[in-house]
Amino acid sequence: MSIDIPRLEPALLKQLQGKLKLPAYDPSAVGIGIVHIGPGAFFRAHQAWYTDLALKYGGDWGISVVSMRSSDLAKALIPQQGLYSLALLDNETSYQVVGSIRELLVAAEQYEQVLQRLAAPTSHYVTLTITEKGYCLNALGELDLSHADIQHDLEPNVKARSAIGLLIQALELRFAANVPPFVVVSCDNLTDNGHKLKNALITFARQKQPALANWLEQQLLCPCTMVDSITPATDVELPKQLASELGYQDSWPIKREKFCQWVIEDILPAHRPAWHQVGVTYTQDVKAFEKAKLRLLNAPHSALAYLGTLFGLDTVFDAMQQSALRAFVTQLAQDEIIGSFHAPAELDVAQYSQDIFQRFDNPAIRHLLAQIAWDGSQKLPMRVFPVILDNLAAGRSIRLLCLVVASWMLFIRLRARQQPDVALVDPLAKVLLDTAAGCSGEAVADTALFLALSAVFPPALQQSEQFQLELSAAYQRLSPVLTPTGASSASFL
Ligand code: CS2
Repeated sequence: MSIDIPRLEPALLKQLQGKLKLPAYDPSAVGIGIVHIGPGAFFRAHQAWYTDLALKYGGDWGISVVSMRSSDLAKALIPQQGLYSLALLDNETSYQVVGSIRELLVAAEQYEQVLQRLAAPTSHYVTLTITEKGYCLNALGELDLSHADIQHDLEPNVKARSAIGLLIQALELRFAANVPPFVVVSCDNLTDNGHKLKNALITFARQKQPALANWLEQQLLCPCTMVDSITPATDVELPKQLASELGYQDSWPIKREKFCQWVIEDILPAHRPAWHQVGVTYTQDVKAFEKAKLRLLNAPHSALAYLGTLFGLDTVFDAMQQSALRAFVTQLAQDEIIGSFHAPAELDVAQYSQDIFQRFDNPAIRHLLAQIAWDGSQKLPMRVFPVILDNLAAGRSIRLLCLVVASWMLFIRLRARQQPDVALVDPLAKVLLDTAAGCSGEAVADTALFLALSAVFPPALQQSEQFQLELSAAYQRLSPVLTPTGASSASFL
């Protein structure tokens, strides 16, 4: 990129006035009140954006972002003093500068500084986007005490590797100094995310110091949340577009769809960012919103990711243009998902589902199926298995849901074949590839091999005869996709 083009930084904001939306406050004058762990694209597109808007209404709610290991983001944004651009992809793309990130730390390199930041009485909130696997839970949704990172973090005087271990060390410092705990807000796609997080923290604390665990039981607030905005990974085109359209360099801009939603359980203390002024919804019943979103957005997303990949497609948009796949996810939502949960009173679920499919149909968004296919062993237990369990209990059909699970199993076998050309991205990659290596193509035997994975399937599914039968039937039906001629046709659906 030409060096004539100025870099995004506070001194440039004046020159950019009138060209794009800028922070409505002076970012350098804002103190830090929030620590965020796991600053991926979604955090920058979502929570950092809401907080940026809320800062217009005042308060020291700047964000200190903490990466556990990677220093890439710090390297990109420190020279820009935390500023970055967000592109909103709609019929026309609009841009804005987000100023809420006020500090960037890397735990692996600045451990003490991170702990001090978390322990500071001025750090009132900790938000998390550490993905499903970051919580180190077992198939029952409880902290997995045998997890290597958790075992490591339970040793005395270590630099924590897990976010759970890090948070407990910081909470220990606050407990010792008589500073109330910060509120911890999970912003990941986990069912009942706040409760699972609080339980995981207390379970960890109990292993270390029962008094700390009791204090957390009484004082720690972990609201459940529902977060939603489709955020494809940044590609090389976006910085070029900014340079040519707006005339500045940004080392790491972010893009997302225009739609954005954040629903938070209404248990936050009064001292909070003005999130309610900028579109955040507070409700007692987050569970209903969470279920609606996980089941009607994330489950069809995973269905498209695995089936679409098996049929040789690249993006959600491409998959939606295939009539068989579009018909499949539509029917999946209508017949097996919509009736599986109690919708929030204010939500027209059929319309909600249609609107989601319309969002999938956005030609401006190149959302890679490979990105959604990551970490299937962690995602299916949150977005698909609970629907199957509810349907089994109520005697509703699970036929299409089983096709989704079978497509994941066949996707693993496909990746096993392609190794090492296309890696399988999943914390259980090794065990999944070993399972695939043991598959013969015979549906009942292969299904049994996968179902034996206790880290993935909860006991209630492992023990359900109906699930075993329907899953192997679905697997049988989809299996031709792995044959040389099968991959081009979605006719097995
Ligand atoms: C997706 C989600 O990658 C995935 O698994 O299903 O990231 C999805 O795009 C977001 O939850 C939308 O809010």
